[in-house]
Amino acid sequence: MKSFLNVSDIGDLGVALEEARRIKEDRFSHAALGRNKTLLMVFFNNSLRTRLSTQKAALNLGMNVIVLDVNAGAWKLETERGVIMDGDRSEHLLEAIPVMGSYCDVIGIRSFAGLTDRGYDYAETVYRQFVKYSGKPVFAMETATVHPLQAFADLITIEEYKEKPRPKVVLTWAPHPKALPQAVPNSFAQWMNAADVDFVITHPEGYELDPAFVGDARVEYDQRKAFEGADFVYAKNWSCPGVTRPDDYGKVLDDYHAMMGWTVDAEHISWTDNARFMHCLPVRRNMIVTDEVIEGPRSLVIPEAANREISATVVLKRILQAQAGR
Ligand code: AN0
Ligand code: CP
Repeated sequence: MKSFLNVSDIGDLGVALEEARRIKEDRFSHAALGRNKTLLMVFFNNSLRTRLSTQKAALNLGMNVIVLDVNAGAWKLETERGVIMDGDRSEHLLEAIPVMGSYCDVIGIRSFAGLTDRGYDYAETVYRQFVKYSGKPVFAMETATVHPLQAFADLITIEEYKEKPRPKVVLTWAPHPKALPQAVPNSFAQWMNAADVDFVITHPEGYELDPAFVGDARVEYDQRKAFEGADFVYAKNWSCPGVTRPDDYGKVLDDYHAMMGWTVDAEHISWTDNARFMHCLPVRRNMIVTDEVIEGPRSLVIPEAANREISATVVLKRILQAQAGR
């Protein structure tokens, strides 16, 4: 594996889930694989889980780790080619990337969508430049349009907690005061479509996700109908993806006060089949989900976050094995 962006990069999901199960039983089972190999994690945006879980995964595999917070101490980076660099950006990504690549064996990138230029974001411009110019395998730690380490951890969690062979999984939009990327719902949809689950997406009109990620999933605008019989409710806010409303790409469409009926509370859960609650975190309580539901016995947010270490260990293991020609 030289790049990890989409579900197709991991191959057969059954095999990947079995590998995850074995890693969880003994997370140090490949502790010699990463000896004298260095992971560089590059953050253009904040992180708690990704930062810690990916670093822990690398340590599980015996790797060394370097972390670069681009906005805390590095030179400000220009990302677009052809500009006259007379502003506050001292260095271009086109030099910075091969330099970074020269100090490490594997690179993880966190680079959120700018949410202003849909074409730039959906082309995965920053990530693809790392793939092209670093000379090293690259994986997404949430890029402009995807967050595959999260979706893989979510799938592992569903596999662990499902009580029927083919559970109903509902991805629901929920209100938030600020514009957020579509990466988490995009990847969740892509991975759920590839998994053996009954998958439904619900959101207010205008928040239609990109068809490349929605695939054959059922979209139900009535949140109550979508929740009926659900075994897992996965809540997330996202800004306008610009599919049905191109001019509103990256915007919050309505004042959140008017959208609080979408907040997942105990009544919402009463419409389901005693559903488990999921969210990738960080979550704004009593916007996305009430205290009662997130603290309740059916909430999976903590085991879900813990599984980020497992998904990252599997992905780094695959990258190292490919590098070693195994
Ligand atoms: C980010 C997002 O919604 O994409 C990261 C989630 C893992 N969330 C925030 O910026 C609050
Ligand atoms: N879920 C997730 O990726 O969290 P962080 O943004 O804290 O890394």
